[in-house]
Amino acid sequence: MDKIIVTITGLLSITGIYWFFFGKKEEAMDASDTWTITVEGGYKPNVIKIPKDKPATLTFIRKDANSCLEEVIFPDYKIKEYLPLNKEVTITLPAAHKTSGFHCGMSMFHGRIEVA
Ligand SMILES: [Cu+2]
Repeated sequence: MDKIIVTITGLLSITGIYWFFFGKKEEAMDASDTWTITVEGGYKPNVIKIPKDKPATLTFIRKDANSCLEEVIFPDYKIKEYLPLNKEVTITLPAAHKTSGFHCGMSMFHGRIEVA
C-alpha cells in the first residue's frame, strides 16, 4: 500500500513539474504569420500562434512515411492538402482567424492554432 502511495505521489509531482514548464513555454510563445511544421510522428510544433487579422502561411514538410499523415485537414478553413514525403507544401490560411485546429486524414494526430 505504501509503495502505491509513493508511486502515485511521484507520478503526480512529475506531472506537476511537466505542466509547470509546458505552461510557461506556451505563454512565452510569440505569434507569427509564418510557420514551418515538421510532420514526423505528429506535428512539430503542434501548437502555433498567429496574428488574428493577417493571413498565415504554414509550410509543412512530411518526413514520416506513415500514410496516416499524408493528408492535413483544416476543418474550420475547409482546407485539405496532400503532403508528399520530404516536400514542402505551403498552405495559406486567410484572415481573420479564430482558435482552431488541424489534423491528419484520420484525425489521429492533431495540432492547435491559437490567435494572438
Ligand atoms: Cu492519421
